[in-house]
Amino acid sequence: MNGILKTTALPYCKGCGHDLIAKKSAAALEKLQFTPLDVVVVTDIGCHGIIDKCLNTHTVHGLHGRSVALGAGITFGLDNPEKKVLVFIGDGGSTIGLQHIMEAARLNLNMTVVVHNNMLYGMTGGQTSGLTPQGFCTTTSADGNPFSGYDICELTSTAGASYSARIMGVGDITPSLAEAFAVKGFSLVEIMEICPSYGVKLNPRRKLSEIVESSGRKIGVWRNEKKSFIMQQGKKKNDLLASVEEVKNDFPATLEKDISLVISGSAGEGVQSAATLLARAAMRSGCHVTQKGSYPVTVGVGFSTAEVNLSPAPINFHGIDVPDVAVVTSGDGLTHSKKRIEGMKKGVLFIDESLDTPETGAEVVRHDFRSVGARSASLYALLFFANHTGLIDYEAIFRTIQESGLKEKVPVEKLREKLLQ
Ligand SMILES: Cc1ncc(C[n+]2csc(CCOP(=O)(O)OP(=O)(O)O)c2C)c(N)n1
Ligand code: SF4
Repeated sequence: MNGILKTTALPYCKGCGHDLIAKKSAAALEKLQFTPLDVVVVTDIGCHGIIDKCLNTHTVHGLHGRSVALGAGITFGLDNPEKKVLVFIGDGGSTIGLQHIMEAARLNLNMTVVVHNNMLYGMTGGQTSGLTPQGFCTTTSADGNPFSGYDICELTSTAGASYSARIMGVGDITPSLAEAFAVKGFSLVEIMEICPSYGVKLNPRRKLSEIVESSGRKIGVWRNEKKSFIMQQGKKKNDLLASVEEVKNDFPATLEKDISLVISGSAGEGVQSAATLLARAAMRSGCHVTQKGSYPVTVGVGFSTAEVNLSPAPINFHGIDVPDVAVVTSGDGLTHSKKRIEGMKKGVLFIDESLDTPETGAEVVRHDFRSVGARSASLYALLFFANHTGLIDYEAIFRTIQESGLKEKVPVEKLREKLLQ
């Protein structure tokens, strides 16, 4: 499917209101003619958040209650009213991150927050949240919630949101969602629903409409005539990309298909910079490239792993689960990447000959990468990979070293000699 949703088989319990919200949100976005890549959906922890893998849009999954803070950051960074930042959050997350919601409403940021208010914490077994109505039974308020919940629509409207609405999560809610999504400024839709797995069981014979009505919460829309923050006060920042030097495409294209590569070694041994040199060399050979680094917070010890995707076409997803190529230059690196290497059913593993070869379905190439010195082992291993596979011209890596100011730090002649032995 090329629409907003990848599938209509969503991962919720039967009858969960989240299913309706996801499907109708997709329909509302499509009605407003947003394409998947125009949309950033930010979710957080909770049942509502497991939607990410079903979406063709950009997705960001944050800590519980933090999706609005993340959405706010994305809104500031994007500064583009043609794109849609859509935040999904539960009533639990809204409680935990209430201040984030209030700030985004106060600044009237150009984004929409969809509050999935099933009146309890669904994913953890049905506990009371700050939005649970008085009298509603949950696993932590067996006799009914003794407190009245926050009225999130009143709160956000008072804070300054352009638009707040409370709707019932039944029937075709597409028009209500589209109305909220079309707002320029902050909009919030609180959708009242009931969780079949906990809410229905703990509140037998109670109907959703009666629960909402008796809670004193109004179904309706709250509006403020106000411009969004971006349009009113946002100052055009210098484009961060303006100072980024463009990589020239001065080597012939050699790569015909996508390659995912993981290189693992030890902190302080130049793993990340070797991966960057490979990435830049690939770019000058016409490739699209992503690079991601992982290392412990104590950056000077332990493993250092870089993930590099190389492709002749634009790359929309930079994650790597099982790589096509693994390169391991030290024991730390092997410990960190062992599971992934064991999961390789094909591809190639380049591993330093001082290390034990793990069980793997990949072709194994053992070589003495560390013979050039620990600090150059990763770079040598990537040059070796380029030479061995022919996927990237190793001369592009040497040229990149030469032009990167690393010439003094890298034993270029020694590397070339070893490579051509
Ligand atoms: C800061 C924090 N507190 C608590 C948790 C544990 N936790 C995980 S899911 C969840 C419940 C989520 O409820 P809600 O946000 O209402 O979403 P729902 O599951 O109902 O869609 C909780 C409390 C957590 N992950 N992070
Ligand atoms: S536990 Fe409740 S909120 Fe979570 S998916 Fe099931 S019905 Fe929905």
